[in-house]
Formats: sequence, structure tokens, C-alpha cells
Amino acid sequence: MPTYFVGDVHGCRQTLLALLKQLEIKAGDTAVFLGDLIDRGPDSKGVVDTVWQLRAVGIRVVSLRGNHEQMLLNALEDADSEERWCYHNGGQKALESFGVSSVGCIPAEYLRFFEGMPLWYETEGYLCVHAGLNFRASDPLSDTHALLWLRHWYDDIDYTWLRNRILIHGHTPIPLQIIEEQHLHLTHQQYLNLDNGCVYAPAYSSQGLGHLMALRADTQQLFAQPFVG
Ligand SMILES: [Mn+2]
Repeated sequence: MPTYFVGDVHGCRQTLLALLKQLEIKAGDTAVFLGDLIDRGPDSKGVVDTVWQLRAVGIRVVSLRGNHEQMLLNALEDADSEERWCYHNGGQKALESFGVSSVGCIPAEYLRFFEGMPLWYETEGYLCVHAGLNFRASDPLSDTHALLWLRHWYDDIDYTWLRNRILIHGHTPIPLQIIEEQHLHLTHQQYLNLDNGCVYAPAYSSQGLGHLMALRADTQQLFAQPFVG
């Protein structure tokens, strides 16, 4: 029963559907989404619905909270946060996909889903987070802000703490070539960024972005699905 890790979807529902087809994912398998299902792309609601449909057909789903789900939740709290999310971080596109004009009008079942998302996930040989880990904290998994937002943390990795686990994360779009290099060195570097910025296709395709990425845990096979508009 394979486990698949999936990078930042950002509302790219058609691309997600194409990736799932490529994975040949089936009942009994596990899909671990690394956060940022929503915002920027064309169909945030549709992405959540697709994730729920996986559950309905017997696929085990783990969906981590990304900083974008966090921004949506923050937007429920005050107007400044809602403005920041909507106008500076692609939240407007998410609202449009729900057919609403304010975050409070998103149906409660979706809000509960975002609220219930775990911040990290561990499975045999792997530790998954959305963004990164603060290895200067006594417990790196306790720094919630770092789990959601941190960039440029590879130099701080404490391999004694990490043991034999491989870190899987998203959050910072990097070119496909760099992802492939990380994948090549997976065993000794023990980290892999699965964010190839699929939502930034086609504008940034020349910079090596534009695929939705996945890794199969047991075989370490890497999958790259080009953006589907
Ligand atoms: Mn992110």
C-alpha cells in the first residue's frame, strides 16, 4: 500500500487530477499533501473537493496545513488579516472558487477541514512539514511559525536529531532541475522540496517552474505533472 507525498497544489485542480492519474493511486494507498492546497490558482474549492473524493474512495489522506491555509484561518479573525490574505496572497482566487466575497462565508465544513490540518506528519523513514524546521529550537517540531513559513534552513539540519528520516517539504518553489538534484542525493542529504510552483506555469516555465510534484515513499520514484490549465 504505497504512500505518495504531493507538493503545493495552490488551486490547480486539473493538474492535481492529472497527477493522481499518473500515480495510479488506488484504495488503500496514502496521499500526503504538503500544504497550500489553496490560493493563487483557479479552483481552490475544487482541490479540497478532490482531496475529499480521494477519502470517499478509500484512499487515506493526510493534508498538512500550509501558510496559505493559516492565512485563511487568520482572515477569519480580523479585517487586516483578511485584506492581507485576499489582496497580497491570492486569497481572492480562493474566495471566487467558493463563490463568496468574504472568508466568513466559506462553508463551515471547509473551515473545519482547514482548522483540523496537522502541522507535520511522520511515516516510516520520512518526516513531512509544509515549509521547514527550526533546528535551533530544542524541539524543532514545536516551532509552528517555522513549520509554516521558514525558508533556507538546510544548513541548520541536525542530523543527530533527524536520525535516518528524510525531510519532505514544499513552500518554496524551486526549479525542476534542483528538485531532481535533491532527489539524486536523497539518501545522504535527507531532504526533498516538492514545490515546483505548478501555479506559476506558464509565466515562469522558462525558469524551470510549472510542475506538480510527487514522491512515492517506498520506491522513492519522483513524479512531475506539468500544469494543466
Ligand atoms: Mn507555502
